[in-house]
Order: sequence, then structure tokens, then C-alpha cells
Amino acid sequence: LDRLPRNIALFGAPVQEGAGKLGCKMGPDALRVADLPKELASLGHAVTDHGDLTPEPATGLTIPGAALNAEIITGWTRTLDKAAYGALAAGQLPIFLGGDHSLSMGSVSGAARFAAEAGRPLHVLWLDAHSDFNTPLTSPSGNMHGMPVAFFCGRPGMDGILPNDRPLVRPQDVSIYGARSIDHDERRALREAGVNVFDMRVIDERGTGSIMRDILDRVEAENAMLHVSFDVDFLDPDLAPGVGTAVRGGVTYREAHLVMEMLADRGVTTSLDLVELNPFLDDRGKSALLVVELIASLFGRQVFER
Ligand code: 6HN
Ligand code: MN
Ligand code: MN
Ligand code: MN
Repeated sequence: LDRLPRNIALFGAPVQEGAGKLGCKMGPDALRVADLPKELASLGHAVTDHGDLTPEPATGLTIPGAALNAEIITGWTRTLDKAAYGALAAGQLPIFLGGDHSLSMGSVSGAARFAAEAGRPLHVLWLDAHSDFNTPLTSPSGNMHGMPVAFFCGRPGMDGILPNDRPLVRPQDVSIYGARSIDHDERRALREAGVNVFDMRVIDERGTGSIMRDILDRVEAENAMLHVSFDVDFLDPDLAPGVGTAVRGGVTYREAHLVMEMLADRGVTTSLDLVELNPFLDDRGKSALLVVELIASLFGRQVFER
């Protein structure tokens, strides 16, 4: 087991323009009020909160199809790409406090850029009710939080947001875990690209332990870096109602903890997003508090030392 103290860098990314409902911009502060920095520090990690980032100005972009607020999201993507790359280059483990899921366009791209220079593959564990594999040409909503996986895998249709020759993530290195809402065009594109999709049905059938073991064995075998992207709507909405796109039939309390505990056992996580928390829709902070509890599990809290 690997329980080394980490050098953790927190970055608030109060972006909400990628989602269809307002409120995610309050996410970073809700996670702080729920004591995320203190919980991580109490586990023995060095924690620095860098406060909230701001998006670069970005104008003059033409994206065909439906991509709402594309210029604001482009600015955030460029800012977050630099923050992720810079933190990893400084030997830190960055945690991005969202903000909606469009922020992963930048955080994952920056991690991919660092991994490419380090000569290691980047794997992505995408904990989400959704697959976020739309492009502006397939999206039914135009909301860019439904597009980040397509973006960092290099699906066409979002040129100019970052350089087109940037390092991408290979679709076969992405594991989507907890899916139960996939749009018609996304489904075909996911299959054609070869993304690993663990939907709720296969989780019910195989169980968390078996699936997570396979995902983590591959990360270790390939000496890969691992970006974990935690969309709060991966959890069942009875547990975590503070999200804008809730889908029933989600991951349970114990299943979610086991995902985190298995990640902690392997110590392979190199960067992390906490996204889609919408405090305006929450019930007395319960979703924020559960996220903090789960992240403590991911960073080593356990009932009984093994
Ligand atoms: N999320 N597939 C839907 C869309 O609008 O593209 C929902 C996306 C949800 C995105 O939860 O991060
Ligand atoms: Mn998502
Ligand atoms: Mn989602
Ligand atoms: Mn636990």
C-alpha cells in the first residue's frame, strides 16, 4: 500500500457557464465551508489553497454548431490547462474545485501535456452519470459541460480552444464509471472511439471491486498517470441532491466509498476534479459534506489500518 503524504494544490474554478442551470460558481466556496482543506491536512498531506482562478479573456472564436458561452469556456480552458500543467510540473497533486464539468477540458488537457513530456500515458477515470462525449455538432443542449471527454480525446468540432496539436488522451485510456444517461449520438461515438463505459447495469452485475481492480491494474501495468474527474451526479441523487442534472439510479454510499478506498490503496491518482456541485440546489450542505467525506477516503482515511 502507498500512503505517502501528498503535496496537494487546491484551485477554485467557479465556472458555471458550461451548465444549463446557474449555481455551480458557488461550488468552490461550498467545498471550503465543508472543510475540504482541513480534512486533507488532517490526513497528513501538505495542502495549499491557491484561491479561485479567473478565466483569460478569449474572443474571435467561431465554433460551428451549438456551444453556448464558448468564449468564456475557452478562457477557462486556457487558464486551467496552464494551472494543471504548472502544478504537476512543480510536483504537486492539483485538485480543481468546480464549477461545472466544462472545466475538465482544461484540467485534463494540462495533465495530458505534462504526461506527454514525462513520457507516460495519462489515464482518466470519469465518475459521472453522463458520458460528456458530445460535440457542438451532436449536443442536444449546447451546454459545454456535456463535451469535455470529446474535447480531450480530440473529437473534431472544437478547434481553436487550445492548439490543435496538443497532446490528447487516447479513448481506450478513458474509463467512464457510473453512466446512466447517454445521448443517442454519444452512444455510437463512444463505441466507435473505444472509450471504456462502465454503466450502472454492468456495475450492478460485476460489482465495484472487480471493475475498479481492472481499471487500476491497467494504470499500474502501464505506469500511467491518473486523472480522476468526480462529477457529483455520479452519486445517487438521494445522497447528493445538489446537482443540476440529477439522474436516479446512481452509485450508493458504500459503492462510492469503495471506489475511493481502492484508489487510495493504489496511490495512483495524480490529479483530480470535483465538479457539478450546485450549492443552490443542495439540501443543507449535504452533498458538499458527502463529497468531502469521499475525498478523505480517496486520500487515505480508513476504518482499520491495513
Ligand atoms: N454533466 N448529455 C447532456 C448534454 O446536455 O449534453 C447532459 C450533460 C451533463 C453534463 O453532467 O457534466
Ligand atoms: Mn459530467
Ligand atoms: Mn454528469
Ligand atoms: Mn470511508
